[in-house]
Amino acid sequence: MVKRNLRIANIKAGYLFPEIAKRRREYEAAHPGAKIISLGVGNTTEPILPHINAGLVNGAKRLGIAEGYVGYTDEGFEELRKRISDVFYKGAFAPDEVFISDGAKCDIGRLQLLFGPGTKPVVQDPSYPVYVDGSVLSGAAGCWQGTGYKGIAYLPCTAENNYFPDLSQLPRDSIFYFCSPNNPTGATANRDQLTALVKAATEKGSIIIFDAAYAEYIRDPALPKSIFEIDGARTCAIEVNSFSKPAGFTGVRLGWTIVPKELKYDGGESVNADWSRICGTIFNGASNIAQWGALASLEPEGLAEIRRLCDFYLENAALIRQTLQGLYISCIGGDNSPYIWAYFPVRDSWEVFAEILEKCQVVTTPGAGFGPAGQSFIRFSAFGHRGDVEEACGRLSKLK
Ligand code: PL4
Repeated sequence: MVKRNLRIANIKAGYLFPEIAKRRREYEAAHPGAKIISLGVGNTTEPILPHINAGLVNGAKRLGIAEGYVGYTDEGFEELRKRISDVFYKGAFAPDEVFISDGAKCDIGRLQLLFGPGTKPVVQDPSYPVYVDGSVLSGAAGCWQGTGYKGIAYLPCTAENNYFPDLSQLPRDSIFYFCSPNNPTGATANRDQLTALVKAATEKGSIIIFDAAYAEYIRDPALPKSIFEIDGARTCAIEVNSFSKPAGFTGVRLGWTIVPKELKYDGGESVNADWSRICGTIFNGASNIAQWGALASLEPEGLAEIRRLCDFYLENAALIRQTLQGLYISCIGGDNSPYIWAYFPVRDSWEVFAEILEKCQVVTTPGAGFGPAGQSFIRFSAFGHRGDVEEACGRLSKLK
């Protein structure tokens, strides 16, 4: 008989989001006819706006004519790689430092192949579960040990430290998954904090994997949208990003990863060259239709649509946040991010999740699913139709 991969045995049963979907189905089965509203998973709900959608449609049409047809695109259209560099990084990266992907999550999984056994994964606690679960699957972390996985360093991000970790605790020679604007807390690191992060990573010989999937939700012009706005980041950071949340491409699937040529391993070898090798070997490029859509999104009309779509979800976020504050529930986020992180002192997150589902028929995400420091918190997602969000906010008053 074939043996099971023990790394899968090491991972806790049930990835967070399917687990929430399962509990929702169980509730629906027990309460037929209940009109449940989801403020749970961060899944976009609004149609793709016209200019960007025309890019997708025209892309599909091009594939039907001889002059327009394109097959494999490997690391992505050169034009798109250049446009991403120009629009988001002031042209600071050459096209061969910009790798087009089928989404940030997929690249976060594949990036773990870059690093040797024994390289310590570090996460903000709480964090997007893929960093931790992916580390277990890749063998960089071991089995579950009560409050966390063996081998992972969890750096708490709590109200006490203003949701920014104590960088003196960053282990040497580690891989630090850092997300800003943060999922789930919604906290967005400022320039001084990111400068300290780059300094700490450089001093400790560590690499930052900076997840900027929500960068287009930043409205405060003083807050950096990229780790590469910080001097010194090119020698210690990789950035993953995505068209999912700014352009509504959650189902279209397109993202990118920046791997600067200056980034080196301890032996001086190029991380960029290895990433190119990995992508060439186990990834066959993103959809070319999606790439034409992305090109349209980076034209002036497309960028205006990105702004409009993010503004819409930020208005939802403001409604949710005001509602929670009106109920005297302490919360952060929702200003430069689509997530609101609400505190229910002393309570168990899954219990609060069940209570909100029972009393309000609103699905949320229990903070404990994002790590030990998420216990007693609930994440509210601002992705939803306006009418549903307003209805959910009305129902939340039952939590009084
Ligand atoms: C549910 C910090 C959502 N099934 O769409 P991608 O792959 O380009 O980006 C995914 C992603 C990357 N980085 C961060 C994210 O928060 C997300 C999406 N997270 C959420 O509710 O936390 C969707 C989750 C999806 C999943 O598992 O990713």
